Formats: sequence, structure tokens, C-alpha cells
Amino acid sequence: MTQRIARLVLLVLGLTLGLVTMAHAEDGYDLWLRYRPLPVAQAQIYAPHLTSVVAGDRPMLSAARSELQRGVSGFLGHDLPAATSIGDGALVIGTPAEQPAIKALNLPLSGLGEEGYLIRSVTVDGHKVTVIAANSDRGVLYGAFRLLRQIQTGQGIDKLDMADAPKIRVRLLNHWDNLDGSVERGYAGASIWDWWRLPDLKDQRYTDYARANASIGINGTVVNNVNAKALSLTAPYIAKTAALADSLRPYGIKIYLSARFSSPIELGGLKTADPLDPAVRAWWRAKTDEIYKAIPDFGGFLVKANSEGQPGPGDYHRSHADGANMLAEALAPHGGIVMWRAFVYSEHDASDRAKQAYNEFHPLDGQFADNVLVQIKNGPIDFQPREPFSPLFGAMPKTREMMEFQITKEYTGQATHLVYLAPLFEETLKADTFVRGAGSTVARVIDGSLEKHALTGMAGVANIGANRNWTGSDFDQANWYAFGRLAWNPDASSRDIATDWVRMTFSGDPAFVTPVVDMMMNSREAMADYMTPLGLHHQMATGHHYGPGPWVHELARPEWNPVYYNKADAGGIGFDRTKTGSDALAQYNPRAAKIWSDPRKMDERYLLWFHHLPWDYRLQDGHTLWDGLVMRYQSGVDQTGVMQITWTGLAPYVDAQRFAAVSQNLTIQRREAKWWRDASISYFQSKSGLPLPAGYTAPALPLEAYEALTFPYAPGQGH
Ligand code: BDP
Repeated sequence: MTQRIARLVLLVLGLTLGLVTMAHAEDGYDLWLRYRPLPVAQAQIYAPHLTSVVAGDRPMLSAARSELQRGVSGFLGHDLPAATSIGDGALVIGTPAEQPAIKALNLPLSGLGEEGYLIRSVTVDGHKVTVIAANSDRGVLYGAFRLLRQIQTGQGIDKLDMADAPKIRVRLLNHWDNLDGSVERGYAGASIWDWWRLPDLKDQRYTDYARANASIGINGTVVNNVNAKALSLTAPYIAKTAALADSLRPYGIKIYLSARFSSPIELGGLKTADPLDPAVRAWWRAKTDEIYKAIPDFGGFLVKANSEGQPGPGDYHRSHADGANMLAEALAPHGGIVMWRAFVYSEHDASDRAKQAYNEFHPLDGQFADNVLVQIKNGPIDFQPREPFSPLFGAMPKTREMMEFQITKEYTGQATHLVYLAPLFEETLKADTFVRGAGSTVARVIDGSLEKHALTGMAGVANIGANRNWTGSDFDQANWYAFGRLAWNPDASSRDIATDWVRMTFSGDPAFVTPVVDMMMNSREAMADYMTPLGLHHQMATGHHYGPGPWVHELARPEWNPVYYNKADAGGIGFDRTKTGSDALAQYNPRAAKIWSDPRKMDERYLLWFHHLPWDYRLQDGHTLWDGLVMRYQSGVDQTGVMQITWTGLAPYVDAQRFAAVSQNLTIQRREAKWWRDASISYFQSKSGLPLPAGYTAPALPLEAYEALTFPYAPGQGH
């Protein structure tokens, strides 16, 4: 008897210890692919449909099979055996070309293209099975992850009939990772690429990175910074990149490189990098052939040229099209592409910076080769908390235009602030360019449907680093996740995506999901309010862009200074981009321009982007501009308080480790939101000379104290 009790005590102790260890194990490494054990009742519902897996053994099919096996053993606690014959509850995965059972089913796969999939509950030889079918192995892999998501989000798998295909062809991460292991604008530690120990060391992280990306449909990655070193194109680095490509290939992820335009001079010993020079062209052709020898499925080049000091065709009085087409010619025989960035502004151009990319690229429409994508940042300036869409979208109908979003939160709270960026992405994608009448959304420009382009793309500047949780904070994982989902389907809803992510990453309990999704959905607006309300932009401190710097005015180039953008003086605040000012509005289709042209009717969240207005201007709610500005800063701060309260109440649903990490970040966020509010109000008050509206507290410190702050080791500055 006593022995039995002792055994029981041991068992309980063991279980408790087990639970404690489990709680500790939630360090975020598993991302949204946690596959935690299901409650018994749920497991019993799924188990009959997950008895075995029938799959071919090509690399991507094996990857799909092993992911299903990993998932099932996590959910149900037992193996999912690989089988060759079909029995009840089997998962039958593959393509009609290599899996006879799938061929025999004659499924409607023709509309699914290269990468789509179909998942169906069917009967084969009297056995109830689930098929995941596609035209390619990659499609099968995506289908496998889709089935796992179905279970992770608590939905049925007994009567499945779903099909999906990506709307955008090239779905890429852009790593701004340097070869020395630092990451420009990275807030999650060092680069995950261990260039020093490559090609010999193949870190498990590379495989887990590939799995995570494949699970959201990302099919390529640019592994080095757009501020590129020529070194990346030398033989030793090509070998290192080839080793990375080997790790990523089974998950359908292609490797791309940022190419430094002056490489023919730096590596080839040529006197010029003039894109029309035959020797330069020959150098790029030979270099490209060399890369393809090592990486037969290499994706192509990303180029930042004649931008922020980078070399480019402009150095030889050639156009961006000349530069892009030279590389396109070298890549074309191999099926590779060029992504040529439109992020340019010039020290020789005194016009509004928001107009410069359009001015430089718009005249080149029709001149880019077929395998060139022009990669355009979502807004005309630089990844601000809120920007109107770039006027280039839709303005170059003969050009393949691709989207560049920033997933890493350079200007939007870095890794500490809880800011879900998908509503920002969605706002841009849903914006109407009107170039072909109403409904010509940015999404339709970049998915190619508007101008019938087949080569389409979306890139996201990665927020991934060597931190155990990959992205520097648990909630920043959501931005990586959402980017992938939106690149797959630019019409998807950011709320739906958040809901899936929360269920997969934390808990499916509605008492948790609803408040967390609401908090995420409000977070971007809160951040825009405490940093740059009413359409203000580029108010961040110099260099590291951490914290406020609305007073900065002494930098060499006018457009580097926040005062250039806020234009605050005794008379008012805001950048006049109407006819009376820079007339940047004229770069938009007149119907799009009209939406922002009248301050009394427009969405005031864009107000000071387009208009310079007096401090006593009446906002739509009747408050003066000055009062309304202060109120919005305050409301942003208040929202961070609400977020803290919400999260505190959710402790029972989250493991202790992640709960504490998020709580601590929310404390930082609240403190920094107050700092943003106080410093900004101090500065603008020094211009407006007006008292704060009744009931609003004065900034904690005098303006000089905010101006004097320095942050020598602020992260993300790269080398
Ligand atoms: C800015 C970043 C800078 C990048 C640049 C770019 O501050 O570090 O190099 O964009 O996109 O946002 O090229």
C-alpha cells in the first residue's frame, strides 16, 4: 500500500516536473509549428484520419512526409508510419506523375499551377483516406503544411475539400545580413548565416528556417544585404551560398544574392562597370554561369544601385534599365531574374524626396527586360508607420512591379514594441491606384492581374536573427508569418491571419484568441499615434532610428532631417504635397489624388503627409490641429496601457516564459511611447507656443533633455 502511494507520489511529481519543463521549453524556437499534444477528446477525433502516410521519396516529398510525421507525433504522441499500401485513415500525398493512386483519382489540378495544392477526403479501394495532391512536389509540401494548420487551428479533417494556389510567383525574404554576421536593421541578434563556418557547418537552424518559410509559402530568400559586398560573388562565398542552398532546397526555397554593381571592377580588375561595355557584360555572364554551376536552381540577383552611395549604372550616365537588363541578359539562359530596387533619392535632386523614385523610374516604363522585376517599397519614403502607397504602383504598366515590405521594425518599434504589421501591409495592398478604373488595387498591380504579367513578386525585409525565438520577440514572429501569408494571397485579411497565428503560436482558447487578436489589430494604429500621428513621418532619431528626433535639422542632406518632413514652425505643421507645395499628389491617378487632396474630407490619418496646416486648423472632430495632435499622442500612449492590462489578464493561457517576455516588452513599449509623446510634444510646443489641452499632462522633461539623449550601441546599425 505505502509502496503504491509512493509510486503515485513519484508519478505526480514526475508529471509536475514534466509540465514545468514544458513551460520552460516554450522559448519561441518552434514558432507557429509547435505541434503540441492535443487534449484526449480532440486527439480521438483526429487520430482515425492520421494512421499512415503514403508518399514518394523525392526530397520535397520526403520533407512533406517528415513534417506530417513530426506533426502527428506531436499532436497524438505516436508515430505516423510511412506505408506503401493504402489503408483506412492514410494520408496519400504526391503528384499524378509519381503517385499512381493520385493519378487514378483524376483530380481537378489543372487550375492550380506550379505551386497550388488540393486536399480532399476520398475513398480509395474502399478505404477512407485524405489526399494531398499537386502538380509539383512543392505544391504537395504546401498542402502538407496546410493540413497541419487545419489541425493546429482546431478544424475538422474528416470532410476536406480545399484547393489553393499562390497569387504571386516570387515570394521572398530579403536578409539585410552582412558577411561579418551583423544585420543591418536587425533586432534579433546576429545573422543566422554562419558564413565563417560555411560551407562545412550546416546548422539545423537552416532546415528549421526553411520549414518555417515553406509553411507560409515563401519560396526564396536573398541571403545578403542590399548594401552588398562584392565578396559575396567570389568563389569561396559562392561555395558557402551553395551549401546554404542545399539546406533550403528540400523545402522549395531558392537562393538569391544581392549583387554589388561595381563587382566587375572590384573582383574582375576591369576599369569600368559600365553596363554597355562588352567586357563588363561578359564578366557578368561568366560570373552568373559560375554561380549556376554551383547552384543550378539559383534564383537571381537583387540590386540596390545609385541609392545611398551604392554604385550603379548612373555612374556611367546609363539608366536603371541599362543596368538591370545587363544582369537580366546574363541570367536569362538559366531562368534567373533580376530584382532592381526603386528605392532611390538623389543628392542632386532638390525636389520632394517622396517624388524622386517616380521621377527616375516612370520614364523607363517599357524598357526593362522580361525577367526584370522593379522592386518598390510600399510607400514613397521609407517604411514609415504610415505612408500612402508609392505612386509608382500602377504607373508603369509595361513593367513588372514587385512589392517590398519591411518586416523588421526599423521605424516601427524595433523588436520591443508589440506592433502587428499586417494591417499596414493590408492597407497598402487594398489601396486603389485607379489606374484602370476603380478596383485597380495595389494588390492587383503586384499580382499581375491588372496588366496580365506572369512574373510577379513580393519581398519582405526579414526580421530574423540568431536569437532563440528568431525574431527578437514572440510577437514579431507574427509579422514574418503574416508577410508569407500575404505574399501567397495579397487579398487575405490581416485579422484572419492573426487569428490563425495566435492559435498556432499560443492557444486556441477563444478567451485568449479574441483579446490577443484585437490587441494585435489595434497595435499598429497605437504605434502610429504615439510616434507619428496624423500622417507625420520620418521623425525618428538619426542613424539608429530608435526614438524621437523631430528637432533634428543639422544633417548634411536636407531629406535626412526630420524637420524637412514635419515643417513645423509658428505658423503650422505638415508637408504640403498639393499644387501649392511639392505637388507630389500629381504623381497619382487623379481619382487617387482626390482622396487626399481636401483636408476637410480626407482620412486624417494621412493629413500631414499631404498638407501643411495652421495650428488652429479645425480637424473633422472640431478640435484644433494642435489639440488633436496632442490628443493622438496621448491616445497612442493610453493604448499601450490597455495592451498591458489585456496581457496581464491572459497569464493563465500562456507558458510562464513567453508570458514574462511579452510583459517585459510591453513595459518597455509603454515607457518608450511616453517618451515619444513627451519629446514630440515638447518640440512641437516650442513651435506652436500653445498650451496643452485641459487635462493633458506636460512632458516630463524640458526639450533640451530629450535632445541631449544619445544611444551609442543602439542595435541594427550594421557595418
Ligand atoms: C533604409 C535603411 C537602410 C537601408 C535602406 C534601403 O535605413 O539601412 O539600407 O533603407 O532600403 O530604410 O536600402
